[in-house]
Amino acid sequence: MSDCLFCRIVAGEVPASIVHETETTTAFRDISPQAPTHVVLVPKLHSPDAVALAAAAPGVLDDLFRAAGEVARAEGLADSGYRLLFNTGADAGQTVFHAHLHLLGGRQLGALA
Ligand code: IU
Repeated sequence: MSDCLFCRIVAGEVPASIVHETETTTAFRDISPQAPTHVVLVPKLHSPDAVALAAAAPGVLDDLFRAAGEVARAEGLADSGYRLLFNTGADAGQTVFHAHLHLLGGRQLGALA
Protein backbone atom coordinates (compact mmCIF):
# COMPACT_ATOMS: atom_id res chain seq x y z
CA MET A 1 0.00 0.00 0.00
CA SER A 2 1.64 3.21 -1.18
CA ASP A 3 0.26 5.30 1.71
CA CYS A 4 1.39 2.87 4.41
CA LEU A 5 4.57 3.96 6.21
CA PHE A 6 5.74 0.43 7.00
CA CYS A 7 5.09 -0.75 3.43
CA ARG A 8 7.28 2.14 2.33
CA ILE A 9 10.05 1.15 4.78
CA VAL A 10 9.83 -2.47 3.56
CA ALA A 11 10.11 -1.19 -0.03
CA GLY A 12 13.16 0.92 0.85
CA GLU A 13 11.34 4.15 0.02
CA VAL A 14 11.60 5.51 3.59
CA PRO A 15 14.91 5.13 5.45
CA ALA A 16 15.08 2.97 8.55
CA SER A 17 17.83 1.36 10.57
CA ILE A 18 17.30 -2.21 9.43
CA VAL A 19 18.78 -4.87 11.72
CA HIS A 20 17.41 -8.07 10.19
CA GLU A 21 15.64 -9.15 7.04
CA THR A 22 14.14 -12.41 5.80
CA GLU A 23 12.00 -13.35 2.82
CA THR A 24 8.86 -12.30 4.70
CA THR A 25 10.04 -9.94 7.44
CA THR A 26 11.89 -6.66 7.89
CA ALA A 27 13.12 -5.58 11.34
CA PHE A 28 14.33 -2.08 12.15
CA ARG A 29 15.14 0.07 15.17
CA ASP A 30 12.17 2.03 16.46
CA ILE A 31 12.59 5.74 15.75
CA SER A 32 11.43 6.53 19.30
CA PRO A 33 12.91 3.74 21.41
CA GLN A 34 11.21 2.89 24.70
CA ALA A 35 14.08 0.68 25.90
CA PRO A 36 17.82 0.33 25.14
CA THR A 37 16.85 -2.20 22.46
CA HIS A 38 13.58 -1.46 20.68
CA VAL A 39 13.16 -3.18 17.34
CA VAL A 40 9.99 -3.29 15.24
CA LEU A 41 9.44 -6.47 13.22
CA VAL A 42 7.21 -5.95 10.21
CA PRO A 43 5.76 -8.50 7.81
CA LYS A 44 6.40 -7.57 4.20
CA LEU A 45 2.78 -8.48 3.53
CA HIS A 46 0.44 -5.62 4.42
CA SER A 47 -2.15 -6.45 7.05
CA PRO A 48 -3.71 -3.89 9.39
CA ASP A 49 -2.96 -5.71 12.64
CA ALA A 50 -1.67 -8.98 14.07
CA VAL A 51 -5.07 -10.68 14.25
CA ALA A 52 -5.79 -9.88 10.62
CA LEU A 53 -2.32 -11.18 9.72
CA ALA A 54 -2.98 -14.43 11.62
CA ALA A 55 -6.15 -14.92 9.58
CA ALA A 56 -4.57 -14.00 6.26
CA ALA A 57 -1.12 -15.61 6.55
CA PRO A 58 -0.43 -17.52 9.80
CA GLY A 59 2.94 -18.71 8.50
CA VAL A 60 4.10 -15.11 8.26
CA LEU A 61 3.20 -14.64 11.91
CA ASP A 62 5.40 -17.66 12.72
CA ASP A 63 8.19 -16.05 10.70
CA LEU A 64 7.88 -12.83 12.72
CA PHE A 65 8.40 -14.70 15.99
CA ARG A 66 11.30 -16.69 14.56
CA ALA A 67 12.90 -13.44 13.37
CA ALA A 68 12.29 -11.92 16.83
CA GLY A 69 14.28 -14.75 18.40
CA GLU A 70 17.14 -14.14 16.00
CA VAL A 71 17.13 -10.39 16.68
CA ALA A 72 17.04 -11.01 20.44
CA ARG A 73 20.06 -13.31 20.15
CA ALA A 74 21.94 -10.81 17.99
CA GLU A 75 21.17 -8.01 20.47
CA GLY A 76 22.43 -10.12 23.41
CA LEU A 77 19.00 -10.43 25.01
CA ALA A 78 18.39 -14.17 24.76
CA ASP A 79 19.47 -14.83 28.36
CA SER A 80 18.35 -11.64 30.11
CA GLY A 81 14.90 -11.59 28.51
CA TYR A 82 12.86 -9.22 26.45
CA ARG A 83 9.27 -8.29 25.72
CA LEU A 84 7.35 -9.00 22.51
CA LEU A 85 4.09 -7.18 21.98
CA PHE A 86 1.54 -6.25 19.38
CA ASN A 87 -0.51 -3.12 19.95
CA THR A 88 -3.84 -3.92 18.34
CA GLY A 89 -6.22 -1.04 17.74
CA ALA A 90 -6.31 2.59 18.79
CA ASP A 91 -7.07 2.01 22.49
CA ALA A 92 -3.95 -0.14 22.74
CA GLY A 93 -1.85 2.66 21.28
CA GLN A 94 -1.49 1.28 17.76
CA THR A 95 -0.54 4.21 15.57
CA VAL A 96 0.69 2.45 12.42
CA PHE A 97 -1.96 0.17 10.94
CA HIS A 98 0.41 -2.34 9.40
CA ALA A 99 0.90 -5.31 11.74
CA HIS A 100 4.17 -5.10 13.69
CA LEU A 101 5.78 -6.87 16.59
CA HIS A 102 7.68 -4.74 19.11
CA LEU A 103 10.80 -6.26 20.68
CA LEU A 104 11.91 -4.39 23.80
CA GLY A 105 14.80 -5.19 26.10
CA GLY A 106 18.04 -4.10 27.69
CA ARG A 107 16.51 -2.92 30.95
CA GLN A 108 14.10 -4.22 33.57
CA LEU A 109 10.68 -3.63 32.02
CA GLY A 110 7.74 -2.56 34.17
CA ALA A 111 4.38 -4.22 34.46
CA LEU A 112 1.98 -3.80 31.56
CA ALA A 113 -0.59 -1.05 32.03
P1 IU B 1 2.47 1.32 17.42
O1 IU B 1 2.35 -0.04 18.11
O2 IU B 1 1.60 1.44 16.19
O3 IU B 1 2.31 2.47 18.38
O4 IU B 1 3.98 1.37 16.95
C1 IU B 1 4.43 2.16 15.91
C2 IU B 1 5.88 2.36 16.17
O5 IU B 1 6.50 2.80 15.00
C3 IU B 1 6.15 3.40 17.25
O6 IU B 1 6.88 2.82 18.33
C4 IU B 1 6.96 4.46 16.52
O7 IU B 1 7.97 5.03 17.30
C5 IU B 1 7.53 3.66 15.36
N1 IU B 1 7.90 4.43 14.19
C6 IU B 1 9.12 4.22 13.58
O8 IU B 1 9.92 3.41 14.03
N2 IU B 1 9.45 4.94 12.48
C7 IU B 1 8.62 5.89 11.96
O9 IU B 1 8.96 6.52 10.96
C8 IU B 1 7.36 6.08 12.63
C9 IU B 1 7.02 5.34 13.71
I1 IU B 1 6.02 7.55 11.94
